Amino acid sequence: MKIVRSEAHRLHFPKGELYGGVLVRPFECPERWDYIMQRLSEQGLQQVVDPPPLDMTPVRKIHGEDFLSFLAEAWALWEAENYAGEAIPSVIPARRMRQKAPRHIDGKLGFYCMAIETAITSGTWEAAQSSAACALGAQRYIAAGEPHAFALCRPPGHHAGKDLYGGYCFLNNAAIAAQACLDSGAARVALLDVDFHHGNGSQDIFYERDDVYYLSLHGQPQDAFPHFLGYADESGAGPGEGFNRNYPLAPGTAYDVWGGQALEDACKRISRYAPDVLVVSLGVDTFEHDPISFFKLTSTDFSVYGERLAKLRVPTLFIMEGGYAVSEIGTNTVNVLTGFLQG
Ligand code: Q9C
Ligand code: ZN
Repeated sequence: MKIVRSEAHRLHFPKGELYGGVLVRPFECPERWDYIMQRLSEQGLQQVVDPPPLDMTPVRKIHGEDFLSFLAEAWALWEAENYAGEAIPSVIPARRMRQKAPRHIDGKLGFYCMAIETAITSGTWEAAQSSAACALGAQRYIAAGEPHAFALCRPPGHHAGKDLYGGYCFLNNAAIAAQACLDSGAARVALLDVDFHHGNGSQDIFYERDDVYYLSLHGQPQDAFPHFLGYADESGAGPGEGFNRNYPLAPGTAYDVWGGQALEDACKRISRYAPDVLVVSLGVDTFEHDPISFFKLTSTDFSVYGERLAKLRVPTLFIMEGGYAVSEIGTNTVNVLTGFLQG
């Protein structure tokens, strides 16, 4: 299995994440990448390559031009204010306020942000671009006929919408890769999101489209981030009606329900859709010991569902998303991949 990864991820490492009212060391940290790389190597997955330069064509089909300009200039605008800390919004365009991007960076941050734990720093934009480049680099192997590939993306992507960042995400790597699949000849793409969190960005991007079928298993919005999307009655709209499927699950959910019921149902729907490519938003924050999540998957369960995904017999592109039990993130992520290779 080809593994596409970039050292440039290290350029994004904020000092602070607003959590419980204090700035803590971010859960989404560079060592996550190191642990995954180490485990890949231990398990003999050693076809590691750098991504090609980022092709902005699929990126522009997923994100708005104004949003991309904002990401590119946000840090410079923030620095120009001589603020002491990292770029975090302080005001948001709440209900009944005008939805217009202002000139001032304080206003722009609030306008484009969906969750304020995510700070922007000097290297954020470059790291976000390298992460999308990894997704597109891995997609090229699928387009060239390989049966699987893994993009070790960092920062993650599935909370990033057309014109929204947050939830540790800036560019929606999985959505960009799905778009590239279509652009390179696929007619139908299934995007299966197994991260603990609902991929609000991915759902929103494809909600009115029938060429990407988004399915997500996640903590129910009543109890889990991002709280404002991911209910079971969100089934798509217009031409996309029937091409969005959510499996919101309760606190304490273990593999019997997560894998035995929800994933099984999702796999049956994917089979019926008969996609040309399966993109997997692979977050391992479903793990029983994840510090910010509430599912109860064991390390073995990750192997079991990797094997189940292989049984779909569809070219499969794995895109790294979340997972914050850092010392076990390598084992859990690589278990999915080795399970898949054995399936
Ligand atoms: N009390 C990803 O997994 N904070 N993003 C949640 C819970 C934000 C997760 C706080 C979590 C973002 C890609
Ligand atoms: Zn997550």
